[in-house]
Amino acid sequence: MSHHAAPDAVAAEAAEALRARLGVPRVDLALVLGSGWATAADGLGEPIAQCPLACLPGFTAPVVAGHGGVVRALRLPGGRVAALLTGRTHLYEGGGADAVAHGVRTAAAAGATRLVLTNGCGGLDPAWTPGTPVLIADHINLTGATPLRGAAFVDMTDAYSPALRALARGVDPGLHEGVYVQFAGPQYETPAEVRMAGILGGSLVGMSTALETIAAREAGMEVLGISLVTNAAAGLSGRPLSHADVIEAGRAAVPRLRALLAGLLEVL
Ligand code: 8IG
Repeated sequence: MSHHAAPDAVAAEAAEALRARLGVPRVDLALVLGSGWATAADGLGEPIAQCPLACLPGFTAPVVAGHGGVVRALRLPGGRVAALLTGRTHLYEGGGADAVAHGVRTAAAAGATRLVLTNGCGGLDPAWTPGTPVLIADHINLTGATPLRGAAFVDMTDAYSPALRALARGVDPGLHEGVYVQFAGPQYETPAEVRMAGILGGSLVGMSTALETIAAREAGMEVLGISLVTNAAAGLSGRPLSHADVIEAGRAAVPRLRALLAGLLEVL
């Protein structure tokens, strides 16, 4: 982040700018849409307004094609407001864990008490073919980084809310659950690293979400994490990983993801 102010102060500024630019008094629910998810959210809900994330203090323009970089406000049943963030900042962009956590902290400062974090990731379970959404039950943070500073002993028990996972299964009863292992990236894992993740108890491998969840729990938000398995993790399919396959799996999953997101907007 280019700012040298305290992260929470920059997030408060960004939240004020977000409320002003989108013309909403407050945000109730925030969703971060990762690889494969943004298209699924197109046309959902009753749009109020949107603006580029780069217009808000502390955000930088996203680097990966297919990661949008826009925040859109939707009116929910009952008059509540959801903020959809398409695109996120990754640790591998080099801005540090504060840059990664800025979107989550901004949503919290704007009033959001519930956060849906989505991502595209690799799957370790062969039953999870590309295009399968999986609820995150827990995570393992292998990045060596944290968005917290000082003696911030944030409890990570039930970091991924059991109550919100139950609501998600109410929307899509076929959802399985997995343990998300965050690597720093940007290279994908070696097959040995994937085996290690499995031995450690992981079943999903990716480059986001865990650090955001830590920041969200510090901010007191309830978190629902959903991974879209866009590829078998390295070494499991007999083929190399390709970004093109990832994009294609995301495209194929759009109908199921759209139904899932539409249902979540009604129950969250
Ligand atoms: I999409 O297989 C996507 N993102 N670390 N490994 C990691 N990140 C990913 C993967 C994957 N697929």
